[in-house]
Amino acid sequence: MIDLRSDTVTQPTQAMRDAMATAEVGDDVYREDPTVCRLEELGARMLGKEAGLFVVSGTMGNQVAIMTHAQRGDEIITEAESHVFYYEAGAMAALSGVQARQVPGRRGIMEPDDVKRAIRDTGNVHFPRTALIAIENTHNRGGGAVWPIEYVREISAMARARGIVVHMDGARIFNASVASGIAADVWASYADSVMFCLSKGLCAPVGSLLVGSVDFIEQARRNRKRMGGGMRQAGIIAAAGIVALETMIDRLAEDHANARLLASELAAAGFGADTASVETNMAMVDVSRSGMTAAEFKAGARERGVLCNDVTATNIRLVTHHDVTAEQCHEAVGIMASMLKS
Ligand code: TLP
Repeated sequence: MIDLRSDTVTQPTQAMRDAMATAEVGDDVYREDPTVCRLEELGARMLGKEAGLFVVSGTMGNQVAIMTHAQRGDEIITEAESHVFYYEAGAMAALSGVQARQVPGRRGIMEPDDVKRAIRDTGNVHFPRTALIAIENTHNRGGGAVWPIEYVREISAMARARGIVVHMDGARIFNASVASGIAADVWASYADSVMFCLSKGLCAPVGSLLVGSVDFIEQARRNRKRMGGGMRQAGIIAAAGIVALETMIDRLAEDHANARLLASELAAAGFGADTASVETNMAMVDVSRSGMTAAEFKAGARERGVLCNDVTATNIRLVTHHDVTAEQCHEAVGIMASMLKS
């Protein structure tokens, strides 16, 4: 099987397995796990923040952030297809009692003027309080799009002027950083908190980090506990996260090159794919020419040895990662092209 469903499917590397086997551990709820502490310090330093918190998943990191920044009844401005709104099982409503103000974006990128219009007037008693603006970088349903840094800067300045917090869902912040040449701590400087994943393109088996100020992380630690996310000898998995941050970032460029390769070869084969829109490790491909819906195409591709996800009625998502080579990408294109002809 050539697995292009997600970068979440990546296996831990041998270096990670070795680090896990020998990790020094303790009870992290007592803050006694030296490996977790090391990972949290490393992650915070790399993002230019004071403190970090190791969480089970990206979803937990985003939702702990929302719970910590917002009060019940508050409103969160978020792009209409953002992960926090679209893919987290209604968690912001269910767990934090907040509502999403959805701003439609282009490939997940919100126009600063649209965000400005969505901010509530604090003087009007009918309105909820706008507590937070969420920015997803890179944007998943936007096809791995990287935000223009000027937009992030503008939204951040607008938010700060009004006492609104900015949270960055940076599940793939290092993909954004490698693609743009803008360091992760520069992206992070425009946000009050950032969540980023160790378990996607960086290949760690489990875990994400939430970073921000010391005060924020102290409160977030309590909310993580509230959600059942207080782990014990978590250094076993944190050890892999350290290897991920220390050794797996630069190679993301290979994944980006493979995603471009997929898009250009699929376009040449007659699919609706656009190389110019491939900025990182994802290619969104319109499979209408096959005469199948995206769900049918996905099922047919699986039978032929290629795994992908359908993201709309017409589009599939292909995600490149450490465990697929350029040769396998060529092979996958051949298999998918054969589905156009048959
Ligand atoms: N994304 C997954 C699925 O949940 C869709 C994927 O396969 O891409 N933020 C962003 C931008 C994400 O893409 C994801 C995962 C998360 C948060 C959540 O991370 P996890 O899966 O660790 O909860």
